[in-house]
Amino acid sequence: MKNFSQWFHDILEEAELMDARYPIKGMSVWLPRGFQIRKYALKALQELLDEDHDEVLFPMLIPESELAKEAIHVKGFEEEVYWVTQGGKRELNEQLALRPTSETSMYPMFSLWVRSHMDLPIKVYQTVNTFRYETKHTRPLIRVREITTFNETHTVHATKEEAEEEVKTGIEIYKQFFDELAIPYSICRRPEWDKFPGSDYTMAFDMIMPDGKTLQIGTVHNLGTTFAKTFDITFENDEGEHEYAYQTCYGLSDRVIAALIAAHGDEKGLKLPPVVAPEQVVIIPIIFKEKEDIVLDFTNKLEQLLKSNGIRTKQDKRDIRAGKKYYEWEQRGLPIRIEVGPRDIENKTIVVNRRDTGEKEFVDYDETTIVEYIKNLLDDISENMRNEANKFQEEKTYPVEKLEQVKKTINKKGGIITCNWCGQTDCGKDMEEKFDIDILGTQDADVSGECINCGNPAQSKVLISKTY
Ligand code: P5A
Ligand code: ZN
Repeated sequence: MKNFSQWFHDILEEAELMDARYPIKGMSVWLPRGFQIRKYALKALQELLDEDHDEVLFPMLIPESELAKEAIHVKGFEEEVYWVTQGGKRELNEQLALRPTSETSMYPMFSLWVRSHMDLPIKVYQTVNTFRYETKHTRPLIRVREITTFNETHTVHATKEEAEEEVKTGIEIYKQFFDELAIPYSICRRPEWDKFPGSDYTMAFDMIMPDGKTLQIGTVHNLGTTFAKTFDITFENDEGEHEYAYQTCYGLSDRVIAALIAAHGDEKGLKLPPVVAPEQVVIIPIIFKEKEDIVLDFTNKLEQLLKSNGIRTKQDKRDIRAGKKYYEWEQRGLPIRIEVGPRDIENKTIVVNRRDTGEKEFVDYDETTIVEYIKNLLDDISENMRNEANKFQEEKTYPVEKLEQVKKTINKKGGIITCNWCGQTDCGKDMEEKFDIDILGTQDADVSGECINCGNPAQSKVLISKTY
């Protein structure tokens, strides 16, 4: 892929995912095909969250007085908040923020809900739109001003240990989710200067995009008791004393869909993992004049058979060249294409093409085994796509030992560099400036030796890249 930016821009239109021509910067329209992919991705995520979390829905507007309460948090977002100041022609008594995220919407309510330790834990999530007046270059799905798919989980606990445990749960859920979607990632702890405003610490997932820059695709935050103190979320413990609750929150956005598109797409277009493909199989009847009935009889039956077994199947009977159909469905990224012509029916075979490898197979047709065959093939495709994507992320992660290699490696190869680091803010910021790179964060590892930059004893491994 020569120019990823251009490719990404074009694919949204060509694969009919989004229309970016909406007349507000940073806001786009989900088209039916894009919306379906979004729907299946959310379904997979919600299944994981639903095991131990409840879905809720909070209002989109936040009173200024609540948003302003948590000083560090509001400072982090003040440049990005959209304000509602009028109702009709009347000025509002208090201006209302369009949520940039929902801590300050939810936590005043949590304060009312939590009385005793019996009310804990609270574990809720919602999927909503949020608004951030981003000043960096906006890009559909990647950096938007209306995040249309903001899935945020918020939890409240009686103990620090439990909150710590929930951070691990959040990470585990996102790992499973990304694995299911065949999206590769590296996990690290963001440096102090890049953590979520108001949090104790932030764990982040980053994916290496085809152009070598990384995209933050999800974050899990340990909020400690900072917000509980601000919003007075307290509970009475067994001794009758009031204690502040411990909180976590974690979130994903439209970026997941961007990651999905970027991780697998190629020159032919989109390549969708079966879990999110609007159609998993497309059947193309090859119709010649006299044999039309025979072919359609066969393909109609096949379509019904696959559909009734839960395989999302579409038959493309349009009266256009078969070649044009192949081209279109490849561009749209469907995992499997089946072609059936009169000759195939005589030979009792069908032609099965997989989008991931481009391989074509003549399969003996047997009504009693074809469903099983297709299901296995879909599993195979999922696994292959996951392996390919993970391989890319691994191959583009470079351990580096000498300072002069940092900039050289990133400029030449992109991706993520790992090296030893002292963990000091001054040193980290110095490196960011000197090399025009970003410190993604640290991974605990047994390190010995010196910081690559300042020579002080190394504390951990650090991940470095250019970021979106
Ligand atoms: C966690 C959920 C939060 O807002 N509050 C509730 C916490 N964290 S976050 O890191 O600020 O955002 C969560 C994820 O949202 C994505 N994201 C964006 N996606 C598209 N456009 C944007 N402008 C944008 N801003 C953030 C990131 O993937 C981030 O990890
Ligand atoms: Zn250092």
